Amino acid sequence: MTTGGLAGDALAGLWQTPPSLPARWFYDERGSRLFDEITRLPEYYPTRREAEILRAHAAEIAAGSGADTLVELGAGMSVKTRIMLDAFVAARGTLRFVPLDVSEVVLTEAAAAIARDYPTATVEPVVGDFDSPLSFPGEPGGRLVLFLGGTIGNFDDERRAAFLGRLRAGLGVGDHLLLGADLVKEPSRLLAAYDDSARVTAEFNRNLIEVLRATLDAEGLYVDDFEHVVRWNAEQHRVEMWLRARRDVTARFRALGRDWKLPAGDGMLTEISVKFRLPALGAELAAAGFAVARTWTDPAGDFSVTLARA
Ligand code: AVJ
Repeated sequence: MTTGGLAGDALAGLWQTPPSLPARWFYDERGSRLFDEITRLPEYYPTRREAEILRAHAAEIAAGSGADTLVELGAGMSVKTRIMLDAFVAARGTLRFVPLDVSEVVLTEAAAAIARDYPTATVEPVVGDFDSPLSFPGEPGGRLVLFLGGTIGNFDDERRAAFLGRLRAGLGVGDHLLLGADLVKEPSRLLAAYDDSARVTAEFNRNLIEVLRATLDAEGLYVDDFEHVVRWNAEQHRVEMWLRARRDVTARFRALGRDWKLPAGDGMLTEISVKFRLPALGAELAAAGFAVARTWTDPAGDFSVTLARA
């Protein structure tokens, strides 16, 4: 994580009403470990559902995309990455794998692990973030970009349109996108997935306070002063995670030279996780210049994976 980035996001977000921060700051070392735990929680269905879909259709995706270059937005260390890599190796014996991530350390580790386990693959890591122009190695028409896990749900409507447009601009005609997106369902199941009984998601959320405190040298900022709150925003069909002040918080961010106040009972918006309906998602992809080739869901209809052509 770069301090400069968090400082800028904190200045832009914490003094707004309501205060908010982009979700990427959850993922320091402890946050990444907690997220890994989240993916195995009984209530958190997206990871398992998506893996199920990919296992069932990876061969078809490898064939349908005709790609020889697999780009993954995110480090590419997950089980799901390996399901896709296995399918590509089975289909064509070899491939180019391009993990794209903000963290050079994470990328180097991921690249080494993939190179070790897939000796016929050429690994070309790219350092980058989703907010900047995107460009990829490989030949136009031969690339398949994986954007999995439902991370597209972290973007609000405006940022999602901008991101999809940027992605399309970085691709050539005939390249493909494989997009994992969580679907609208009963609020009770959505809320449980973000408010698990083991309180792992609560710790994941509250860890953001520790990230802020440590990175921006904050005085008077204590994890225990914040409570994990989850709400289903029906109008915007998204789960929201908040941190609510249990008492009046007055903190001094030494790294910013600024004081910050949050009155007892007020909240800070720490994450949105938009849930989709397939027709609307197809329309968004079309508006960005992608044509949906196929969409799969798991048998329960919880999660979706869409293959779209640039
Ligand atoms: C990694 C953004 C897909 O929104 O479900 C999980 C993050 N936050 N539990 C999601 C998350 C709380 C996750 N994404």
